Amino acid sequence: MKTKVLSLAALLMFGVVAVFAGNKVEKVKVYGNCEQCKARIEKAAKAVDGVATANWNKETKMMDLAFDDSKTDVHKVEMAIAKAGHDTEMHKATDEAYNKLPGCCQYERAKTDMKMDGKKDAKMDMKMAPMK
Ligand SMILES: [Cu+2]
Repeated sequence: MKTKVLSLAALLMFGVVAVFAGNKVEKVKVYGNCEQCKARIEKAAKAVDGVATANWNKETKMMDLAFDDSKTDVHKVEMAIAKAGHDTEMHKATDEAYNKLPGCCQYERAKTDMKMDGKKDAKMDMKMAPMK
């Protein structure tokens, strides 16, 4: 009887270790508006190999992410989300991906891009940066 209890305890502990082994939990900011965004963001994140859970909160714009860090990392997940049209802190969606979002999902973006003749201003940004 005692051995049974012990082996059960060992089994439980093993299970707990297996769940947490190689797993990392992160909070990442993802820009979006609504439930539809939530579904899109989470789907994009979960499609990345190694992601266990992705849960985005539309009020806080924060996503709880759990993943196997031997398989993937936050950058890969953020890139996948950006590809779906949603900006993250480190990876921005392209205008093209953003413009494909339904109108209700076109979240307010930080106005980083002043447009000149419809061209992106990566070069201009560099020129405007103060010289040190
Ligand atoms: Cu939306």
